[in-house]
Amino acid sequence: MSRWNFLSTSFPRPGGKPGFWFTWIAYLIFVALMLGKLNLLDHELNLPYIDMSGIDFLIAAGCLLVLTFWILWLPSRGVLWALALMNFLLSFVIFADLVYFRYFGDFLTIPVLLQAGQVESLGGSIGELLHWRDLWFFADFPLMLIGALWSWSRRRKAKSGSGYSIDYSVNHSAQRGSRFRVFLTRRLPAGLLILIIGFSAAFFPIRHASQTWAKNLLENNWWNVSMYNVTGLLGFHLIDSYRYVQTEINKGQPLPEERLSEIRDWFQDHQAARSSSAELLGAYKGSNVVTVQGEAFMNFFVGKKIDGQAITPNLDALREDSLYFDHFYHQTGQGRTSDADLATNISLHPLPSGSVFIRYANNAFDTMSSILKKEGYTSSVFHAYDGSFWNRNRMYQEMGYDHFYTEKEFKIDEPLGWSLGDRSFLNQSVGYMEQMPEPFYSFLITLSSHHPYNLDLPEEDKLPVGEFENTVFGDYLQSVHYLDSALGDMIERLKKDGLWENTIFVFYGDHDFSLDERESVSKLLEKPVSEFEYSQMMGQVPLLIHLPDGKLAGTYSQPGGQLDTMPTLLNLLGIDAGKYPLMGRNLLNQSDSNSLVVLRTGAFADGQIYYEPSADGVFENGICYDLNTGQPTDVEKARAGYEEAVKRLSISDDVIAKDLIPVLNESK
Ligand code: GP9
Ligand code: MN
Repeated sequence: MSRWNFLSTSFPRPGGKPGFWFTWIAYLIFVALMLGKLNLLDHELNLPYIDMSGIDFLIAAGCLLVLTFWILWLPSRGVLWALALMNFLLSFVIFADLVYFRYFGDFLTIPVLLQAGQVESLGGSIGELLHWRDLWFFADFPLMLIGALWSWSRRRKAKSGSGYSIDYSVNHSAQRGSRFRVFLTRRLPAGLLILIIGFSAAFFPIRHASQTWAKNLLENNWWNVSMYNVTGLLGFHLIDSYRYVQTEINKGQPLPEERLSEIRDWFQDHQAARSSSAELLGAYKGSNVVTVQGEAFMNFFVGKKIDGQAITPNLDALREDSLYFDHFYHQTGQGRTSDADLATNISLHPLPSGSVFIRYANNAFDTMSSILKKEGYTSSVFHAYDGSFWNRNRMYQEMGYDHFYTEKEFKIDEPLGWSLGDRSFLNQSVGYMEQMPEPFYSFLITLSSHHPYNLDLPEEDKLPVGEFENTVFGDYLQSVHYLDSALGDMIERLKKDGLWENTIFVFYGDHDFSLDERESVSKLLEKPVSEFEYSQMMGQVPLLIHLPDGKLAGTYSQPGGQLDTMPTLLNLLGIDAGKYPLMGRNLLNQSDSNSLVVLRTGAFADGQIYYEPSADGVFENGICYDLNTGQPTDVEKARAGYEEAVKRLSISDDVIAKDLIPVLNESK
C-alpha cells in the first residue's frame, strides 16, 4: 500500500458511500467557495491594509482550514452534511458581519451576540442595510440543495433495489474494523495534515505581524477593525472567542497587587482634575437634575438653518442662557446607547467589545443615582421601550435608581418610530416628576430619532428639508428637528410648573447617526467638509447644561466627553467628585488645562491636537491633527497623549472586568 494511500479512493457508487477522493473534492470546493465569500466581504468593506491577496489570503485560508479540518475525520457521508452545515453557518456569519459593519463600522463579537435578542428591534434599520447584490453570498445554496436531492434520490433508488446495494451478509464487526482502519490510515492523517497546514498558514504570519508592524495588536484591545486588518474575519472571530473564554475564566482571579496600586495611583493623580474650584463647589446644592440623552443627536446641525429655517430652534434658544460645549465627544463603543448612559452616569469607558450593561450588570458601581441618593435625592430613569433592552431592568437596579419608567408606564398616545413619540414621552415623564419629592435626579432616554429615521410625522412637525426631501439624511434632519421641538415643549412645561428655577437641565446626544453622509453635510453647511472635519463631526455631540439661575452661560470650546458630565454635575451639587474613582474630569475645572478626551477607538483629543489611530494599530502610522489648522502635524506630538490614552482605556477595562470600584473605595 502506498504511503499516500489516504488520498486514494473512489467516487461513490449509486447508493454506496462517497469515496475519499470525492470527500477531498467536496472539501476543496467548499474551501474555494468560502474564500470567495470572504473575498466578497472584504471587497464590500473596502478597508485599507487588507486586500485578500498574498499574506491576507494565506491567513484566511489557514483559519478556514483550522476551523474545518475535523470534517475530514468524519465518515464519508457525514462529510457532505458537515460541509453543507459549515457552509450555511459561515455564510451566515460573513453576511451578519457585513450587515453589522454597514451600521456600526465594527465586527460582531461574542458579547454582542449575547445581546442578539436586540437585533429584532433593528428590524426597520436592517432593511436599509441590505442590498440585492448580497444574494451572491448565498448563490451556492441552490446548488447545495440540488446536490442533497441528488444524493437522496440515489439512496432511495439503491434501497428500492435498482442499482447497487449494501451487502448485508458482511460481518458487522469486520465492517467496523475496516472502518476503523480507514479512519486510522486515511482520515486521521488527512485531517491532521490540514490542521497543521492551516495552523502554520495562519499562525506564523499573524505572529510575525504582531511582533513587527502591528506590535501589541493582541494586547491593545481597543479596535476590532485593526485586528481584522491583520487576521481577516475568521481569524478575528477565533481570537475574539479565545479572548471571551479567557475573560470569563479570569473574572474571578484578583489583579496582582502592583497593577492594583498602579490603578489606585492613577485615580489619586487625577483627583484634582475631577474636583472643583471653591466658588463653584456646591453652587447649586440641592437642585434637581434632569438629564435628557438624545438618540443619535449630533452637533453639526445645532444652530444651523435649512432654507432659512432653524433645525434646532429650541436648543438655539436654550443655548442663550446655558453652558454649551461645542467640542464634546461621545465616547461610545459597541454598546451604543447603553455606553453613552454608562459614560454619563458611571464615568467609565465602555468595553472594547459588547456592552457593560449586559456583561457586567452585577458589578458594584458608583453612579449618579447611587451618589445622589446618599444626599437625599429621589432618582428615576425614563425610557419608553422594552425594559429588558440593553439589560436595563437589571442594570438600573444595580445603578441604584428608585424607579425605572419603561414603556409599560407610558400611555402610547403618540405612536412613532420604535415606540412612543418623544413629545409625549418627555411630557408624560415631566408629569411623573411633578409628583416626586424634591430634590430629584431624572435621567431620560429619547428614542424617536433612531435609525432609520423615517418617521411618520404630522405636517406641523415637519421641517422642509429642500433638496434632502425623501433621503435618509433628510429624514434624519426631520427626526432631530422633531426631538428639538419635543424638548421645547418639555422646557415650557418645566417652566410652567415651577420646577425650572430649581433644576439643572442637561441635554446631550448619545452617539452619531451611523450614516456616511459627508456630501450631504457639506451641502447643508454650504462649505466643503474635509475628511478630518467629517470625522470630528461624527465624533461630536452637543452638551448643554442649563443652571437654575442661567449663570455661566456661553460656548465652551475646550474638548470634553461624556465621561466628564458626572464629575462636572456632582461638583455643582456640592459633592466633591475627586473622592470617587471616576475617569472623567470636571469640565469647569480651569486648573486642568490638558482636557484630554479619550475615545474607545484609542483616538483622543486635547486642547491642541486630535490623534486618529491607524487601522493597523501602530502608533507612528496614526495621524496627529493640529486642532487649530485641521492639518496633519508631527505624530510625535501625540506620543504622550497616546500613552495616557492607552493607560486610561486599560485601567477602565480592568476596573470593570475586576469589579474594582468597591476595592478602590475601600483603600481611600
Ligand atoms: C433602545 C435604544 C436603542 O432602547 O436605546 O438604541 P441604540 O443602542 O440602538 O442606539
Ligand atoms: Mn442610541
